[in-house]
Amino acid sequence: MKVILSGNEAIARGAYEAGVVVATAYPGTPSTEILENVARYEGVYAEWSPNEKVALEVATGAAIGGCRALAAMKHVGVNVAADPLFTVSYTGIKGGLVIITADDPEMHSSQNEQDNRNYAKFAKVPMLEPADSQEAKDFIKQAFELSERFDTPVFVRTTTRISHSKSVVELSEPQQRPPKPALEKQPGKYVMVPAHARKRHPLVEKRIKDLEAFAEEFPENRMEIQDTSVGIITSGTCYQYAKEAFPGYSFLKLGMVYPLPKNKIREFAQKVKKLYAFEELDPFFEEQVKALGIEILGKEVFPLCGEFDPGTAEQGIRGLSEEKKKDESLPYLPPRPPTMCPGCPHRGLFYALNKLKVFVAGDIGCYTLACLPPLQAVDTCICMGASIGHAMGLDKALGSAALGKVVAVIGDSTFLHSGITGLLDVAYNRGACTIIILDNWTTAMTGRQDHPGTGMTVKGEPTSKVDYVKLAKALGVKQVKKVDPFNLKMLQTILRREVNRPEPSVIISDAPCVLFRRIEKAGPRPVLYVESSDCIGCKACLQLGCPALEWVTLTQETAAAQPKKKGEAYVNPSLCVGCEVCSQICKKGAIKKRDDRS
Ligand SMILES: Cc1ncc(C[n+]2csc(CCOP(=O)(O)OP(=O)(O)O)c2C)c(N)n1
Repeated sequence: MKVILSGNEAIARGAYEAGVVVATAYPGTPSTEILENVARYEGVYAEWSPNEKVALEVATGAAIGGCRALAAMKHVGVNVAADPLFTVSYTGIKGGLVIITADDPEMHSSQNEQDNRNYAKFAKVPMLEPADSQEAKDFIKQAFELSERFDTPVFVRTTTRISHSKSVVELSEPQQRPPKPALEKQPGKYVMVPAHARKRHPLVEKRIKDLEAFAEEFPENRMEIQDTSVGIITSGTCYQYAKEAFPGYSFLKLGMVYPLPKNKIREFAQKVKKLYAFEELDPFFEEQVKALGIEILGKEVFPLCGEFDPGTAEQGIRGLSEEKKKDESLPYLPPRPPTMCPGCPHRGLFYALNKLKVFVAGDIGCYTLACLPPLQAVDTCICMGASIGHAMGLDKALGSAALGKVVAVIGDSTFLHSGITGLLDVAYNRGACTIIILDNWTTAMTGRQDHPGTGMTVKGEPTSKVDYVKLAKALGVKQVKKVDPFNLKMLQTILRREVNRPEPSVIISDAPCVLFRRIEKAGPRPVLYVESSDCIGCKACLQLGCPALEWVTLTQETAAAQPKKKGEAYVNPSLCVGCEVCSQICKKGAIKKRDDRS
């Protein structure tokens, strides 16, 4: 049967067809839908792990037990999982172990655009890269086979366009599961004390040589010889772009991007007059081809940063100007900067922090959007879990000058991912930091995934639920409070007091993500409206940056009646969810519940 699947759906299907037994992930765009889809298949154990390191460790355990296992993550997730990764490369596995790295050129939803092909080389792990959904499915199966044949974890790399675009996929029946898993003690292979690891390293080097030989024969490293005036070495979505721009040129399409088939590359180079490496981000192929003594054009003509498209190929190869590259037929779309939803529980908190004028060590999640005007209340954001360490460092560097001036803000999912150890540090090393955990009961930014604080697994089964108050206290923090972020007055009072406390303090902002109410129809609250005669046009409410609040200039008629006013606030009823934070800010009481209107 043929169906249309996104790359992520196809990866999930491929894992299922390959007989995967354990699948793990931590959400992160563009990888998230892989686990969501794999979890729907019967007979597959799937979990949202607390972070990517745990995800890889759980998958590795399953693979050591002889099962096929998959761990999926976004590119920066591999940084978190890098510690086990480099040593699993030494131990190898028993059942196949496949690691998905979903890279994000152009940073559609990421804090950097690192090229994770480098991880394959660095960790000495082979990497496949599909160019459409059919390949995404097929390559997963091949990756499991490679993993078992060469006793190695195998990377499958996607980029956003492969993960999220849809194409036709031919489905197959799922494979028979491998023989019953078993516990087999092999300390020389799995206990990486130096004496054992020293023996494993040469095996890893030999494995890479064997994989290089395999790459020469691997049919997915495919030469397409046509017009030989130009030859293009490429992979993944870049293959599609270059093929669209130059369907007649010759291609070496690499399905395995590490290790490279050196002889095939030499052969291809001899067949064509001019050779290009067409690859997003780093000159990964280009440098390796140059190291073979082959002349190749790459980053001299193609960009090092951002995403490519067919125009990038045309521009680099034909030398078209930037002007010509632009497609004039595309309609103009007004920019829509990301923003927190109307009714988001984070908004009031950042309003209060803005008024407090503190330095906010921030983290990653929906709440990072509070860095934008008008809230402008996030001052650092580097990686998940970093906020608490940043606040601690500032506290220790500035000493008493930091008291009352620094807070850390971290989402619930992010706190459980990698914030707990930071908090442990603050408690243990006696930091005078205030840490605000934004518990909106979900991982909102990536699409509302469950985590250990939600009491629900990825399969929708009820489970244990972290109690943040007890956890913070167990870590050694004495001052722990829960607040309702929709009660601005209370919030401001508690914040002021806690920020000035010369000891570790945790505030838990406890209110569900507004999408719970919208999607699950928990019952609407009455929307608000502005009583025109009460609004003095002071714009105080607009400092919240709520998309439901607009500014309207007065009509001639209304201006005549209220000469001191230039305009007034307006609540867009199709966006307002009635959180009432704006009505608490309005000193004139002009923002009212629609029910109040007689
Ligand atoms: C290492 C790593 N993994 C995953 C991500 C993707 N990601 C960014 S923020 C985030 C979690 C956001 O959830 P939470 O902290 O609960 O904040 P919310 O969005 O709900 O406000 C995730 C999964 C990332 N940026 N880095």
